[in-house]
Amino acid sequence: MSDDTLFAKIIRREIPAEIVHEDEHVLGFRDIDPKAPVHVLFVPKKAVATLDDIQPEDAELVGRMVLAATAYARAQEFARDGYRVVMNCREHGGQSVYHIHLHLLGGRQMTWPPG
Ligand code: IU
Repeated sequence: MSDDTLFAKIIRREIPAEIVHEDEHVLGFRDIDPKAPVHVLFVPKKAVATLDDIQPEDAELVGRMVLAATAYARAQEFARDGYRVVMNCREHGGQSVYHIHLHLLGGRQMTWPPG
């Protein structure tokens, strides 16, 4: 599958990003328009457009995204009192980049319900 999303270009280093995590399967980089003092996006290197496109064989990959985010958070002071992870799905979910990503938000009190 060809993947010309912004995040694919970041993964291929075609456009710059402030990368905070990289392993064989997952890249983590700072959101360009942060919604909290800490806002990092964790994306699979494999192109998967939306949560609805995740297949059973992607289960380990999705787990790796969560583990990358939580390991990053636990290592940092900002997450001492907690943090939030969010994945948006398609139009009503507020998804704007069609390459799945997990938002890690922290450094302030979050509110509920989200907008
Ligand atoms: P969403 O869940 O698809 O709405 O999240 C996409 C995120 O990608 C959003 O928080 C944007 O601020 C972020 N982003 C980015 O980090 N760099 C960019 O060049 C663009 C969007 I365009």
